[in-house]
Amino acid sequence: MKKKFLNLLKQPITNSYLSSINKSNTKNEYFYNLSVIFNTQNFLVSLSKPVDPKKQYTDKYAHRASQSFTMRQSFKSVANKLKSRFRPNFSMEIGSNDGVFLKNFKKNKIVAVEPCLNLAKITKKLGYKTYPNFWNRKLVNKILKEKSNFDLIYSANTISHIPNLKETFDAIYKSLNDNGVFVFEDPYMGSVIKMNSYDQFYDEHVHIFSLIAISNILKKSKLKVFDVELLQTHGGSTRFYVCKENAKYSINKSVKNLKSKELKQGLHKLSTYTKFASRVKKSKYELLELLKELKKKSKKVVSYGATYKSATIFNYCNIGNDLINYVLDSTKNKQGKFTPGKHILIKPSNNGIPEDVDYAFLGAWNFLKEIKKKEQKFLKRGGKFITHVPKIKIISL
Ligand code: DWN
Repeated sequence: MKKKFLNLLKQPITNSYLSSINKSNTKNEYFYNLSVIFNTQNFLVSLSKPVDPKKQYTDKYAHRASQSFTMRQSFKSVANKLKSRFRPNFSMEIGSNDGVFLKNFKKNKIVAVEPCLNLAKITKKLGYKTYPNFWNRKLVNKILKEKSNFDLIYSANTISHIPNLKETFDAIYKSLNDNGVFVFEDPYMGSVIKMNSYDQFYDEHVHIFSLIAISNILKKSKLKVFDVELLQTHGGSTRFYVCKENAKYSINKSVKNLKSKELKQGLHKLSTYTKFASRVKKSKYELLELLKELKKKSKKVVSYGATYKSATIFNYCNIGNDLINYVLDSTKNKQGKFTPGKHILIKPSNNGIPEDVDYAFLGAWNFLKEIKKKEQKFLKRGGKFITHVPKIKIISL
């Protein structure tokens, strides 16, 4: 049975950064109701009504995975780790974005799948065979006609974006060699509960995975998890190592350990999610109280990182220009545009937080360490960060 436990109200498509604010732009902005459900049978947490992927993954896709030092390092290190552990002869990446993972492989040793045409162009230009398509049964048939089966398939922050998991994993099964390995990483439900990071729910995050849920789903496609890692990236992610049921890999201790941790955390119980939903309401109330108080004191507050996640916060809490002056971001193609739904101007963050800013709300809270390092000047002159994870608090030097 599917049980609705969280209602994050009317939300825009997070990738829809507006280039100007005028009547026709705002009139055409697409909104949908964002609510989240728990499947009591397989324990999967998903959005109740996913948005049409064709509206989301367009030729104007804004996010660049290579924007942060943290992620460049993380992709380099996972690429090296996978190459030395599995010695793949032929690999594939699903959702290759701007090629930050791909670049660590020789051009004839890997192919890419990327439905956003502006991104697919980047990796094509770099010399990598790139399929500018959505990952599905039809594409797999095409790839297998042209190429061979794969020893390694990697995917970061993509599988959780696909509504139809059965088709997705059946297609993975079909494309793997008998002892091939599928490694994928996505935000982790255990971390969302622990960090109260409700902003991980937005149109693109159709599912947030736990090990217990993913194991149940993979079984239906004759696949199994044989190893799992908890990662710091994106505020807490899981990296699942998957193979065919009859492949040579034996199941690592990590799988049993994480399963029992999840049962202790209650990721299989509806009550865990309803309690989480109450904490989300409290977080909204406290954030609004704080921002209103700062406004009363005439403090200048901006937001740091025009993240997709922060679209959920601003729209759910009804935070606009009245409470946040502008948003800073280092991504060139977001700069000069306006945030989805609440239409707050995005300015470049490249020269650091301007002198007259008192507080910066952390839209990119998942990069706190990197941002703190960059913004020492801001902190030293008394500037403060605001975060909502795991609860509303102010961070100073
Ligand atoms: O899954 C997804 C994740 C991986 O990326 C997507 N569906 C979309 C996107 O979500 P996000 O926007 O929440 O991701 P990030 O990686 O948390 O975004 C960080 C943003 O902050 C980027 O726009 C870059 C910006 N930034 C900055 O301006 N200065 C980041 C750092 C570290 C900085 O120092």
